[in-house]
Amino acid sequence: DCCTPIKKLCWWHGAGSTADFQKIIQERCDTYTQTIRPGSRSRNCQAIRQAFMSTFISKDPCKATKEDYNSLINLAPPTVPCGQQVFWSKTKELAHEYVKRQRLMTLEDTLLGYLADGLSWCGEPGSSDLNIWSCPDWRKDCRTNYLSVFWEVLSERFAESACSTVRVVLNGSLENAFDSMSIFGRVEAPNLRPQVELEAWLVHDTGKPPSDSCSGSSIRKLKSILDGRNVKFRCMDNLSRDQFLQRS
Ligand code: C8R
Repeated sequence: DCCTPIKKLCWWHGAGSTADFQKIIQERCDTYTQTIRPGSRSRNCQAIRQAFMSTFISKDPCKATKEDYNSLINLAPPTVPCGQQVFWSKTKELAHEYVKRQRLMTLEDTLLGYLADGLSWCGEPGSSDLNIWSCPDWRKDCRTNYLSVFWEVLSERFAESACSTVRVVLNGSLENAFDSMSIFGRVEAPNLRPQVELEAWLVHDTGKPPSDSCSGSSIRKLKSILDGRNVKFRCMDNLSRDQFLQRS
């Protein structure tokens, strides 16, 4: 039983809530709205922090629903200007390096993505505190945990808002650069709108041969998902990390 009470708290298999979660959310929100995107319409960080807390506090940490996050996401929808959107899968650090050098944006460059990046959070029924000891793990405890559902809904909204040409940075050092079980594969690719054009970049570790290419079976699978939605597709492969960052 994954819910043996220890100190009256359930013991899950994932990391507990990040220490000072509320303080970090408030501070990141202030930094984002005042320094990173001061041009964006003024947002009430206290209201955003409170809306974030009320999505999961006092609730069963395995019963998160998309609806729990609607009001929070509506306060700060994850939209970016047309043609500047970048998705990634198993290439987080590289994708962030890439967008820094261009006028492009990942989900972590939107307010909610920036607030939540790298944090962990969950509550428990009958308590107004965060569980700092443990939170449910996607594989070992439950898929409908608050962290997983957050990234799924936010990513879904991010993909739905895509327009014109968007890019995805994929890991060409993996045997399957496209993973249909990843958030990019399950949530983002299937939610792109018709007429959007997706450019995939397969980037492998510098100094090693690539392990997957645009003609491999994983990319063919991605292409078939996009064909079904009338999304145009272009694919570039055989780029080392250095070549990719220099050319871009
Ligand atoms: N996206 C998903 N997950 C994100 C994330 C994000 O922006 N930011 C963080 N920190 N995470 P992966 P993927 C966390 O397997 O599944 C969006 C979550 O805990 O390498 O294909 C983004 O727009 C999540 O479980 O990638 C991007 O395009 C892992 O990191 C895809 O979805 C996901 O790591 C990436 O999701």
